[in-house]
Amino acid sequence: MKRAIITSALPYANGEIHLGHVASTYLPADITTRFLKMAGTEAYYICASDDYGTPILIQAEKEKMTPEEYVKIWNKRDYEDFTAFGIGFDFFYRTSSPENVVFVQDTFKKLMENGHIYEQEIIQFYCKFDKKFLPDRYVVGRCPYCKAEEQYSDLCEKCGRVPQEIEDPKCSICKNPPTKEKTKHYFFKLKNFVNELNQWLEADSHLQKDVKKYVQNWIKDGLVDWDITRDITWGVPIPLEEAKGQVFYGWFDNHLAYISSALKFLDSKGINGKEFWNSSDIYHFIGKDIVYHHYLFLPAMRFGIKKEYKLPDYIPTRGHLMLQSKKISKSRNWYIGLKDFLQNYPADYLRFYLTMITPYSQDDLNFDWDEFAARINSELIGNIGNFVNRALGFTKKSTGGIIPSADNLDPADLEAQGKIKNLAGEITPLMEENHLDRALKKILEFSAHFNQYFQKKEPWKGGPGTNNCIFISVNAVHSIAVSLFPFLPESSQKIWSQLGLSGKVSEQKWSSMSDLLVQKGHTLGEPSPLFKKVEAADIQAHKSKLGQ
Ligand code: B3M
Ligand code: ZN
Repeated sequence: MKRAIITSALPYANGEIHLGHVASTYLPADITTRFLKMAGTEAYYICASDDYGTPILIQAEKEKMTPEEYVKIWNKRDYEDFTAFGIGFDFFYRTSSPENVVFVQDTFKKLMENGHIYEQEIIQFYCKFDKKFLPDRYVVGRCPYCKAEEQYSDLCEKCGRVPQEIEDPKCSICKNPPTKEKTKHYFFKLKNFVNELNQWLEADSHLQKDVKKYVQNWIKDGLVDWDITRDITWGVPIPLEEAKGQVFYGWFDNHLAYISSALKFLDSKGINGKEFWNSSDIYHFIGKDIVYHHYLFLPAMRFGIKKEYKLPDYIPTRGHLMLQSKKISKSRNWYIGLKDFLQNYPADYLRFYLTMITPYSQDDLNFDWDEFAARINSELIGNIGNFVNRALGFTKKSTGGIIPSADNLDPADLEAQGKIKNLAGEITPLMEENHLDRALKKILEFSAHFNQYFQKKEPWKGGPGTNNCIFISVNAVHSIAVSLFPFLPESSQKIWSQLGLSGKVSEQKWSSMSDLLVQKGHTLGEPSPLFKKVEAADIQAHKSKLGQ
């Protein structure tokens, strides 16, 4: 049996999940996992909250909580929101788990033994009032490039650059100017891995070509060794006597939680985790803003421990979601929370729309309320919902829901039957190659064909081809239920029940979408409309809420 481990970028445990997070990462990973499972792969979707880092520590301090208490709240809330959206993690853990702490420390020791770590004294901002070093977001000041005020020392949000040294620095806690103090830091020798990284990128693989190209350019421009130390209290402690009070930088430990969480989960199932990992296809789904970390740091660290855990086979990378054509920003309140959205519309509406607009590329996407309404109403409801309801509703009315036999197929029947038989062959390669949007569009084409077929056959007139039309149409509904499952799990299961079939769609074989499995004599369940139209007045209200 084929094996796979699927991960998606770990959400920081410091704020609610919004539409921007799910479009590029969690939804495509979930669809892929559901597909792989149906297609007979032993696949597990593993994720975790990303608990460490200065922003989280600062936020916890502001809210007068310990960081442990603070991340616990978000870990739970994130998991609930994802679940409501139909994201079916097999395991959702946390980077602050005891297993990850040990795993990170062990990895560090191995890297050290293998000669990939060195120490260096550096100068850091220090606050003598708060008595602490001030890395990253602990210092605010003026960006040396664009002169924007109130920017963090590790990133200017105005111009997007990383300041070499921020001007007019202030401690972000007490607003006093910091001093500079010496501290000893550990560095990871990223430069040691130029050859291995280049070979890995040059090899024929499933990695996206355009992403590989610009990572190769970064390597050409020269890699810099990586400071993996932070002088703060919240993080994985550096396991050395002389590094007391120092922790690892969050990007050193977070991606290791892909592995440590998978091991924990597999272990609980009595599976040898390392063996499973190394014989699986490994997928890390990410957004394009963290390409650097996933195409350089992550593989270099796995090379650094001699590939004890294999490198990813796929790093599906997608673009950013914009909202009404403007960049999403939580601080400027320009975003839609996932939980909020799901209070207004079913998860499947959002899964449908986001999949339709999200290609397998780094192009940016745009959430547009009017387009959302138009696509749900005309494509999901007008096409798929309409066909399913028409075919099942008509059968119920005309035969009491009992499937008649088919014989003497005419050319239109034969063509329609051929569409069913070809469906799996058309969609499967697209799913395997990560073109989830194109696969969903194929299902829409399939459904559109059957809407026309049904219309042309005019079964309501009771002519000689009526039984054939019913038999083939109901089987097409079955194909839709199976093929739609990874995308719209809830609706697909509803169709399944309306077909009067037992068990769950998730338990069906992926290829069964191309079998005419609903046989004569079978009795349908109760057909009823699958979807409710999106109302223009509501859309206007959502836009007004954004100030539009
Ligand atoms: N926590 C979130 C981000 O930068 C970050 C991802 C970690 S993946 C190992 O999108
Ligand atoms: Zn201070």
